[in-house]
Amino acid sequence: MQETIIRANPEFAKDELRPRILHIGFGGFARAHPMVYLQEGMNKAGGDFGVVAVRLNSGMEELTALDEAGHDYLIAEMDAETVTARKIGVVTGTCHPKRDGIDTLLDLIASEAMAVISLTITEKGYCVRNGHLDLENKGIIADLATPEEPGTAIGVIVEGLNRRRNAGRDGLTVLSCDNQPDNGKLARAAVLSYAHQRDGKLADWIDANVSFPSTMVDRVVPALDDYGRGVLRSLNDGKDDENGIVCEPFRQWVIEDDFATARPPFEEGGAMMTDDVRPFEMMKLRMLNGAHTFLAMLGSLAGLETVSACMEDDVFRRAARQIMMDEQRPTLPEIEGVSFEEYADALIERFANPKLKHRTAQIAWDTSQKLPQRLLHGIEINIRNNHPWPLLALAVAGWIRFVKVTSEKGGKLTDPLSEELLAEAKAYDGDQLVDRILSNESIFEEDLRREPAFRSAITGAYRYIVEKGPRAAVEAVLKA
Ligand code: CS2
Repeated sequence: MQETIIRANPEFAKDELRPRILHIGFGGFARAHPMVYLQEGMNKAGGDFGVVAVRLNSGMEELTALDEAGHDYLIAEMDAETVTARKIGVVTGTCHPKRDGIDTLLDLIASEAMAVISLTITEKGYCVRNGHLDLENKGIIADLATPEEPGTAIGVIVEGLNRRRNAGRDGLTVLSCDNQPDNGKLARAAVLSYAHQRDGKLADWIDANVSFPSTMVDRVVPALDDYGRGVLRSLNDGKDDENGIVCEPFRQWVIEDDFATARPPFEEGGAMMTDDVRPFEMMKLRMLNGAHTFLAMLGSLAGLETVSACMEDDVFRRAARQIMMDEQRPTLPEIEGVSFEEYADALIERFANPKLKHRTAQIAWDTSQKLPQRLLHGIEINIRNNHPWPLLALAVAGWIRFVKVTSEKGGKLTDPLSEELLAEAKAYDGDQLVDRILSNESIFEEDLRREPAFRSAITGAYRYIVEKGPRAAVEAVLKA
């Protein structure tokens, strides 16, 4: 490697940490984002916030490997010039209900020192539909039938809190770190309505004793591939690290300052505490994630495998900036001290990072769950303001095309709605297919479904992609 290598290590005594944070969904993003803030914060300000790393479904082997490695792992923060190899030492234990039994997990939530349950469970992990707990969700139905043996994150949190209340303990903080607007409110709505289904008194206790701050999280952390594994091995004396991860140097975390009990030193680790996360969330979800989803759809249809490859193509690079500044920016409120021009420039530079193999196919996962916050909210505002949105239309139409092409190839989507979407794509074509998909009530809110300007723009964009091909369709709407 030609780059400058910087080493960064924990600077606190690990044996003084206690299990005070339970992190559900300990995948790549968790390892490279909240854990880094915690480590940097404890390096500066001390604290005894040890983390129990939890997975509920896949990932048991990684947790066992983490145990075997003394709970430390390596992350490599990379750009063209520099690699920062950070050894992360905040984890003190792991738990997987299938390996350790569900009671172990629930009792951890009820344990006295526990202060925060943090979450990276992806959009679908909240089991909500149009902002409300989805009572038809299979996991929720199963959990409500046997609430003491929950399988979903929501069921686990509520039963853990139930035990906490029965043990006469204080409340705690549930900290959502997923890419959704008002993620704290969403987590709260899911937890409270599930608790209500069980027992009104339990719901009241949670309401009074548990806080759900919203957060905006940002760091590009691609799924680990062979290239990344090789990088980590070279930084780790030739040894594999099952929990190692490669990511970009940039990181940002804006947290609503609403902690029910002790607050870990995230602020000292670089997080911004605020009363109102919403403007930051909307900016990030629409400009960064919206552009990502656009590139994931049109870029993969055009045969571009990574975000950095898209940035090497002038058409896609200009389109990414145009969707950010011309179509999403006008839908966003001002933020004091933030220049949207500079934000967009920085995003394009981050997207171009040649060391990140961030696959368009990975960003395409779960797109049905991502459309509202990334594309549809901006579209609604543009329609209301009579402001043009040709690239947002291509992004939504590109997704429908992506579903169609996947069905034609006999493939599967990584998406909770895969079956129903592929069935539509198999049975219908062209305008009819667009019409069917845009009628899906769990993705599109009623106002949008009934909006003629929406339907005609997406139908037109879909035809355009089919007739011209994805790249030419994008090029045709670029400004000079
Ligand atoms: C991406 C995000 O996979 C995706 O959907 O858009 O994971 C993105 O990389 C992060 O939100 C960046 O903070």
